[in-house]
Amino acid sequence: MLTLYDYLPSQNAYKVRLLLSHLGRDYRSELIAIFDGEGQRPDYLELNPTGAVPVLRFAHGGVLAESNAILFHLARKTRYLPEDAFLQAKVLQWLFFEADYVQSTIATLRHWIMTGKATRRRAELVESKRMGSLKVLAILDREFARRQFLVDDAYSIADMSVFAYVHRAEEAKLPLADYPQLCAWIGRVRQQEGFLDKTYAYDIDPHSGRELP
Ligand SMILES: N[C@@H](CCC(=O)N[C@@H](CS)C(=O)NCC(=O)O)C(=O)O
Repeated sequence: MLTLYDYLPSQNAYKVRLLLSHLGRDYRSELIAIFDGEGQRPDYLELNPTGAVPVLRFAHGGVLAESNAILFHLARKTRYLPEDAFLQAKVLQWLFFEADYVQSTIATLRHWIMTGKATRRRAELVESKRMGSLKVLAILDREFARRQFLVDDAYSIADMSVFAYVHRAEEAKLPLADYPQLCAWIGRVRQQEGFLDKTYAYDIDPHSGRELP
């Protein structure tokens, strides 16, 4: 049985829940209270040196961290990762784009705004995250004017990864509706078999207003 170390408002963890849902795979969840310092416990740092979620433990005992690495491994030999080596590299291109451009902008802004931390940050810093987020939305809107999905016009883990934070952009007070091609792609993702609609706001955790340890 797979074990997912999870924190429910985390859209990095949602990516893994989404793929597991598409694959119809059973798993058990172990919730990590990241704002209470549970990610910094020595036993958890053994699983992931960064102390972050998600982490996936496999039945054979192997443990994998970093959401996009987990997606890549779970999707092997499924319809969600092309077999062709070049197309796999194109998938990696978008997984790295997500980790670099999306996590540092939309994901951070969503976290700060939903937990009230934005008011404790310098206005220039928040504005730079907002400008970076708008750039990401514009990049994706341009892409989806030309293609249905990110790689080879087939739904893949590249779409799942980018979808996780981008479709929650309004929670970061970003004007998602201004990007019609992007919104159309969000609609196409939602129509995929086994799609997982359930996401969580930070207010389910009374301690989410704390700074991460
Ligand atoms: N690059 C990592 C980012 C993971 C991450 O930042 N997770 C957040 C929740 S969304 C977390 O657990 N933060 C707690 C911490 O960093 O201590 C990934 O893609 O998995």
